[in-house]
Amino acid sequence: MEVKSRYNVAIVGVTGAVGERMLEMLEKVDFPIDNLVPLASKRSAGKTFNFNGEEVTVKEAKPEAFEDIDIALFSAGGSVSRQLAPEAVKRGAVVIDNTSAFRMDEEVPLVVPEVNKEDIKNHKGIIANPNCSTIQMVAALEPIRKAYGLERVIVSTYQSVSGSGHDAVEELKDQTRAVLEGDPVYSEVLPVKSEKRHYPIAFNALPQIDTFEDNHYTFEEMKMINETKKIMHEPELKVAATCVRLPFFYSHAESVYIEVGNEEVTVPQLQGLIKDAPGIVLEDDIQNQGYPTPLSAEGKLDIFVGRIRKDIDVPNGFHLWVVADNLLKGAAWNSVQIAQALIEYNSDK
Ligand code: NAP
Ligand code: 3JM
Repeated sequence: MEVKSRYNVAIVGVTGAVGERMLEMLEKVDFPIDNLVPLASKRSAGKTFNFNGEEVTVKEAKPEAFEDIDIALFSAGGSVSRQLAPEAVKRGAVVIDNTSAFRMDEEVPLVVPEVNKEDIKNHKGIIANPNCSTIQMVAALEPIRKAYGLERVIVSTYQSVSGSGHDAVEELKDQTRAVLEGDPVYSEVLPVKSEKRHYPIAFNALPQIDTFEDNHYTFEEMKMINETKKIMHEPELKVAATCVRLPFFYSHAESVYIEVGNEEVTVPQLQGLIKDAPGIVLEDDIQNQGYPTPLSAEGKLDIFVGRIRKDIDVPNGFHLWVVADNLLKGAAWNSVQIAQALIEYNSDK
């Protein structure tokens, strides 16, 4: 990528839940943009919105749209990325991809800046943004891994519906209204664009996010398992995950069990590490009912950690509660942080 004072930036999926937050984050950090190119499907072409005080018009995402683009942020699903990211790279852009399309590709760095920012330097045109649930967990665990080592991670997630996009947010509103009004439609298995067939989400808990794999884990669970090992450069780390969708709108919460590489570690030591880590906020004051919740984390860029406690039976075992806004640190904010690091490294060359 050429060194410039201002860059041409494309956003693919700009009308989506993640794309909208990307615009907010670029404005927030006053990202050095020369030309912003907002892209989505043909359905949205011609829609206008305000960016940095100017009206911009959405265009259809096609290969030609990437001429002269320096940085392309993708969040329009895996098939769009698989089809168009190579076209963007061919035309000289660096792609920061929010989908699972390239994450496990050996040539593609998978980056959470608080953990492995330097991996960005090895990119060959595509840098992947991890899954939302992976990002908040690895960032919270990295200071502990660095200090004491990590032997095992077992996570159960409590994920909001916005992780499935705008349609899923509307679906939860509609179903909630329908249930409260006694509409019988509620008991059906409803088709939704993002997940082909699923049970009702209102007043429910679904132990399935994405499709089932041959090993009986879901793809979302396997993303957490494989991505964690790759980001931390710990291929032998033992990781297991259960991912659950719940009926609230924003932020994901996680109950994380870890075994550290030292039996003498104490809760205050772990609290101290979390407190000092960039981008992580310790909210662990049970005397005053202090712990994070999805509502308290909504709209924030940080990752919040509370309820740190020692396992009753396992001397090197600990439990943590980790919460972050899935659309911000889990997606748009992490991508913009990667873009910032990319231009920082680019100008150092
Ligand atoms: P969403 O609200 O459903 O938005 C989907 C976006 O993709 C819309 O802008 C849509 O444009 C666009 N799109 C759909 N088909 C397209 C096509 N053929 N060509 C160009 N654009 C197309 O979903 P979202 O929550 O923003 O998520 C989008 C994607 O980001 C997900 O599929 C996922 O891969 C990724 N994601 C990543 C994370 C993460 O943690 N890293 C989190 C959430 C999502 P229209 O408005 O024109 O339909
Ligand atoms: C979050 O391609 C698709 O249908 C998108 C599925 C999806 C993903 C994914 O696999 O890219 C929806 C929501 C993610 C993600 O970040 O892993």
